[in-house]
Amino acid sequence: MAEGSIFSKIIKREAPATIVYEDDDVIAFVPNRLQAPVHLLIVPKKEIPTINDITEEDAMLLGKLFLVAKKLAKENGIAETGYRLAMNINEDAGQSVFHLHMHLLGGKKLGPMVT
Ligand code: IU
Repeated sequence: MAEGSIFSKIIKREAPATIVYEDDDVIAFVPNRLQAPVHLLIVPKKEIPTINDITEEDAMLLGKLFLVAKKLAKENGIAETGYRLAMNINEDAGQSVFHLHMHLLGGKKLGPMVT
């Protein structure tokens, strides 16, 4: 289901996005709709639809997402003030793009997690 998602197009430079980080396995970019003053999406290049689809062999890749998140939080000056890392999984969580991604949100006092 992640095949041909908008994120795969961004990875292949077939769709525009402001890319703030990239390596062989991970890309990070500014989403088209900001939900906080600092809002970035950290995305594995591998096409995994949701956390329900990960396997043991993805363990290192998932760890890399957190390392990139940490680096970007620091670069954006929110490491100490605070930030949130979030993943929406399937319909009840409001997942809209079925290519695994981690939201990095910060730059203001964030509201409660649930709602
Ligand atoms: P969600 O967790 O699946 O709801 O998050 C999808 C994210 O993808 C959200 O931040 C959107 O703003 C973002 N996005 C995007 O950056 N470009 C697009 O063309 C589409 C969604 I569709």
